[in-house]
Amino acid sequence: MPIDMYKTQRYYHHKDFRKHSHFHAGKGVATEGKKRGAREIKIVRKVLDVNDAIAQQNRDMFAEKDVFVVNVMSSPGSGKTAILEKTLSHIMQDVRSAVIVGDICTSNDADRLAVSGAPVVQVNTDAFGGDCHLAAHVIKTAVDNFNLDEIDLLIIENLGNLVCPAEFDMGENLRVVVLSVTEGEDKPLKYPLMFRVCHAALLNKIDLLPHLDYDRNAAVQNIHKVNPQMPIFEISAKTEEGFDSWIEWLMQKIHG
Ligand SMILES: Nc1nc2c(ncn2[C@@H]2O[C@H](COP(=O)(O)OP(=O)(O)OP(=O)(O)O)[C@@H](O)[C@H]2O)c(=O)[nH]1
Ligand SMILES: [Mg+2]
Repeated sequence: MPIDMYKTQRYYHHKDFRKHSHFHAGKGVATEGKKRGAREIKIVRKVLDVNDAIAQQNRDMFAEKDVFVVNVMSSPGSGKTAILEKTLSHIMQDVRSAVIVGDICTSNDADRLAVSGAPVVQVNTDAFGGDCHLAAHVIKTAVDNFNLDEIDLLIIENLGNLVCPAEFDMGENLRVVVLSVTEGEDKPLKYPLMFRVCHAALLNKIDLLPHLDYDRNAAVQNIHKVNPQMPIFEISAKTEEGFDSWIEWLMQKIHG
């Protein structure tokens, strides 16, 4: 299937207020009463309000077209693309899938994911300043490349970043965070928003455990400290260990 390279003009981004600081954690940051930084918070809220409005339009469009949308997020290199390559190979026969993948540069991930046969759109954010996350307006435009009547599942692979993507709703039904065992057990505590907003965690690269001093119980406990009910699937995108449970859970979510 062809890969569509998609670039667009910047609509808005936190760089719009970077002269104040690199700050766009609007949700749950209720410090508007403070004198210092009050203007930044007002701008951030406006940016997120605009994003949320477009996300709702996306959500309505996806519901009308009966398309289930999954947003996959993680630090760079946790294995999002590797997991999606294997996931698509499991589900493509039963679920008509398409992918939007975001990176600052390159079409490497789109090239890898297109092998599955799914239509893939690569979003490169370098055209509009190297944004570190996808946002609702980007998805709204990128889906024009698909015929939504022919798609049951849209997977969004977000940019590698454990912070910013968590703040931008895109109208998805499901958010999944990938945490690989090489990143350390404490990441859910250090980056709690991501684990708070996601519906499931994939603990990836467990094939490497024999080579690491990694406490998987501590990792699970830390995730549950932030999000007590969160399902956690321990998987390896290399060996496909744990994939049966992950795929079964995903299919249940897709079919409601
Ligand atoms: N051993 C092992 N390696 C893995 C596994 N999953 C991914 N990798 C490797 O980890 C590296 C990064 O994987 P990617 O799938 O590119 O990670 P990503 O999260 O998509 O990266 P970005 O899109 O750049 O953020 C690659 O070399 C993969 O082969 C796994 O389960 N086990
Ligand atoms: Mg990737």
